[in-house]
Amino acid sequence: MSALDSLRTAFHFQPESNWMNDPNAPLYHNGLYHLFFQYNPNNAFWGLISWGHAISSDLVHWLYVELAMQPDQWYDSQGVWTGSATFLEDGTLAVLYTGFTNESVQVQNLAFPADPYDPLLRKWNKYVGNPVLLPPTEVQPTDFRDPTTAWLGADGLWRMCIGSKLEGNGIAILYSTSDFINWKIDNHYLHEVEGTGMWECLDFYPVLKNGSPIGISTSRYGAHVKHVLKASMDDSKLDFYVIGTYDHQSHTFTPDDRSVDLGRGHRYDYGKFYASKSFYDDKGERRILWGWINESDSMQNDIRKGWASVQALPRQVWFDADTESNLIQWPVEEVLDLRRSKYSLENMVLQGGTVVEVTGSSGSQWDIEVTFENPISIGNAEHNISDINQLSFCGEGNASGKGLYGPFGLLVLASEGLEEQTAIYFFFTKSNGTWTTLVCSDQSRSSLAINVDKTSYGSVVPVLKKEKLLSLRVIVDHSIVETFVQGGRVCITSRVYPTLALDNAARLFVFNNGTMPIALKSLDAWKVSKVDMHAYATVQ
Ligand code: DQQ
Repeated sequence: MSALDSLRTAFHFQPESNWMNDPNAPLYHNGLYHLFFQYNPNNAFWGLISWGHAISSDLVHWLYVELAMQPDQWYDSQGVWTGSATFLEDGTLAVLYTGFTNESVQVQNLAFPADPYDPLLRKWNKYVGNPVLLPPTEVQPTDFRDPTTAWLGADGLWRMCIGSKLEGNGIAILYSTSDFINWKIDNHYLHEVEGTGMWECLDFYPVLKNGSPIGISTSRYGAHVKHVLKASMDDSKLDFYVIGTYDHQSHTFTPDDRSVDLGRGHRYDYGKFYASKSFYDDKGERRILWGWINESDSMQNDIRKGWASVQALPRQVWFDADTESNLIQWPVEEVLDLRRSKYSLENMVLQGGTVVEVTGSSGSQWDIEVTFENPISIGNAEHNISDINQLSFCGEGNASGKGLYGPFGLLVLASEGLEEQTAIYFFFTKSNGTWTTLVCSDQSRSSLAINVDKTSYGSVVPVLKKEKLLSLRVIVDHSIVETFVQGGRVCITSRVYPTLALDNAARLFVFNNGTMPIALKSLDAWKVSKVDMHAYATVQ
């Protein structure tokens, strides 16, 4: 077994081999979750894309079924691209997706399950009248893609939007229909933000204003909801969202705070996370978000491995009524069933310059929850709740830097001698008497390999005055590290490629490089079991 084999994830969704990108049309139907995905069945790099398909009863254990759609028609002969699912009022499941035509035009197509009574939804029929939408004349034919799930208005019309760009501005083109076949462009865009470039993979959905984690279907509206608009920014390959109000009479969307408009403020994840898509799970009464996590390694290594990219763990998503400004994301509860033996630390004071190994922590599959006393709430300084996206502080190598409070946190996928380590840590900065809490994921020492992107990521963490603890949940799976900060208020996902800290040679440490002591309240680290993912045919 080569070191590259050890990088394959054990419990994140990925196909058996080859290239995957965007999650498509995730849905729950007749007792099963379905995940479709952009898939190149022939190579470990992006190319002629089909729709891969997998099914699960719990969002964690997956069976691969045959390709749902392949590029076999003039209107999708260069790729069956991203799309979304909508359940119509009579229960019909309709999928709208982008086809890249034989003449390199992006058009929208419809597809339906060939047998709606097949619980596995294995065969799909493309609608005979495809394409149902051509690009409007004002946009480029290659800037018109990724229809959203549709929502039903009080006027009985279905609406959905498609991402595009006009004169450098990102736009969400709004359409309506009564029959899902004949679509009419609206006289206004759902949203537009200057200078943000092409918007891909739009998502638009309601969340409950009261901060309840209960999710609601895409067609719900009213005074008790806020709406989230997400765009994947083609230029930066980052997923941004904005929260606002959707007026269901005029079908307009108004952001709550234009200073954090789409592309300028909140991101789902401050690391690697793109082309995400949510769906309403009526079994669990929750909204679930899938996101594509690309590799940071070279294409040559992807080809050597024979696979490229994974999906982030599915996350439940809801409105953060405490900050009233952002979303909360948290791994679906089914992930807890994968937890095995537990290793703990509690009530420890980490003096400045301390690195402590969690005894027995060898392995590269972990679900770790750690809390620290918030040093600033003890020192009663003001807390600044802001939203800065890019933080120069989290740049290369700063986990080894020194501040008054921090860096302090975890070293994961660390080799015994710490030659390799990925540091996830808090750090406090003070400006004009106000403290700001930062969280960083420092990949600069994650691997001795060269030709690997080791960019570090970070974000400001909104911490409320009443919050006496700072928390991290860090999920480690061979070559992916997913971090959920302060209960999911901020997320950071990174890909890492250790050469020494592989499998049982990987260790877990807590550390404090700051000057002031930091109180660790608790640490619980569970080993996570491997999930076998099989082709459906092999287990019949
Ligand atoms: N991926 C798809 C497009 C989408 C892009 C093609 C985003 O539909 O815009 O594979 O990653």
